[in-house]
Amino acid sequence: MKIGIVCYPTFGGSGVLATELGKALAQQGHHVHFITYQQPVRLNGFIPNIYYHEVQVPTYPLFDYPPYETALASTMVDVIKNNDLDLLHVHYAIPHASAAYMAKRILEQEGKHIPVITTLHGTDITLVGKDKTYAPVVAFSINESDAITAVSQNLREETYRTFNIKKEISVIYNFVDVARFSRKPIDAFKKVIAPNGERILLHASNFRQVKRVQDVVSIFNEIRKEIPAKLLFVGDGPERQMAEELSRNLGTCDDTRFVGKQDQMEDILAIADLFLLTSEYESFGLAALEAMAAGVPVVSTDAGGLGEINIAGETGYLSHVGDIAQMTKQSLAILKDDATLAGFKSRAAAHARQYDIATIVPQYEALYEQFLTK
Ligand code: GMT
Repeated sequence: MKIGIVCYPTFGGSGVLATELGKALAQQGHHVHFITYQQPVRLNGFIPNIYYHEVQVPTYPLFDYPPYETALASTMVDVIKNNDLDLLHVHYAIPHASAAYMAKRILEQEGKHIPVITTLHGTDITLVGKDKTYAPVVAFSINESDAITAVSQNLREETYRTFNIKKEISVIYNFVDVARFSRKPIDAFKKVIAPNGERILLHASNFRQVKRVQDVVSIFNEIRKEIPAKLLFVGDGPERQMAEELSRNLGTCDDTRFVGKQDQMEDILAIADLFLLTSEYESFGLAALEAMAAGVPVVSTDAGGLGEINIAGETGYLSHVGDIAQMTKQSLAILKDDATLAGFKSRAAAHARQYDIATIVPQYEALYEQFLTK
């Protein structure tokens, strides 16, 4: 198949998922064309069958806001026509689904039919999408997609609750390359972070408000009162400075490292003992799944779809949003002794295997096939 993939190229979960999907499809022999405004972060190295088309948005003194969606739709038309693509798979509804609708209509007039598959990822529905500035366009373009998928049951239900969607939304869960995340810890790295064998806690995100990173700092502050521990923050974003300030005020700064955006998550996760995800909402929590695949238990909130992947008492624990005391208690229960921690680690790794790339990617291929026969 010749597949066009449209996504955000940044460190966000939807872009990561879309890029890993494209790479996996290319490995299966499909030709995959990425259409984005920048090279996706996980699209590194040369991969045969992968093509990258950059969306150029010319500026003009008249434009306070360069019309990205128009440039994207025009690039879609160009790439689909010149490479004779079979379908377009867009990740994150805004503005990808509406640009795809426009491209589809333009191509129809030229006698080319292009099926559009839209995968909903989370904030495109629950936060940004439902803002009334965008909502009518989001609902319309989702309804106009040939197929709609959501990354969790929770997101599927949220979408039906939020918009008047007349079509079936199927759930295809996010995936992880288990083999890639099953790394042995690099001892020298572990020694640098935790020289005295302290437990290593980890949080990775884009530091948006929805992640409640201040809760991570507060939980760590409480844990440190009970056991020797270190905290690693991976990623960057608007709330990072606030998290740093709170660490300084609470006096946890010396035991906390902000390591910024990182490509090699598997090496970092390999040295971690616990992943903290304190989000107000998470449609799925791909970062938590990657942690589990690396054998790292997860203490998370019970928001959104997190309960679908984090199994209480098995892979970690869940609690209500903002319940610092409960999350501290749960973390300490996991970290209390080596045997308990080892149990959680191996159950987390075993659970993640259900979401292995080899299981989930064929579900997308099967969905694509339905449109090729029409
Ligand atoms: O979490 C973010 O802010 C990034 C966002 C994105 O679209 O890149 O992540 C969403 O999609 C991920 C991949 O499907 C999910 O794992 C995240 O749970 C989801 N984030 C939210 O729902 C807040």
